[in-house]
Amino acid sequence: MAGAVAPALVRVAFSSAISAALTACGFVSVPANLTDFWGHTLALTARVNLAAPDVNCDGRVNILDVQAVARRFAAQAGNPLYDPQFDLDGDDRIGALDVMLVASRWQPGGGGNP
Ligand SMILES: [Ca+2]
Ligand SMILES: [Ca+2]
Repeated sequence: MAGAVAPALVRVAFSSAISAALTACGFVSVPANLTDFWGHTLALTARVNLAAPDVNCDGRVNILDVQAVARRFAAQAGNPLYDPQFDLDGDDRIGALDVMLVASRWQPGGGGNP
């Protein structure tokens, strides 16, 4: 008889929040603690991309952002064209889903978008 599998994860608690006043563009690291079913705690750091989907960090999501991601299409981690700033789903490659993610947030006609 197979044994029951206990849930591996009970809780992830972040020890600092991302502030709305944070204006940096790019990645920030947020410290956290992961606590398992048995109460064991592991410190970890979550990397959060503040720019996505505004990948060129100009405060708008428009065709320039779509082009910036599409220009790196098929680049993978380790490739000189790869940059995690444009890997919106974080799978270590720039693919169709990344292009679709930024295109879905495009705000045509807003804020002087080209
Ligand atoms: Ca932009
Ligand atoms: Ca990706």
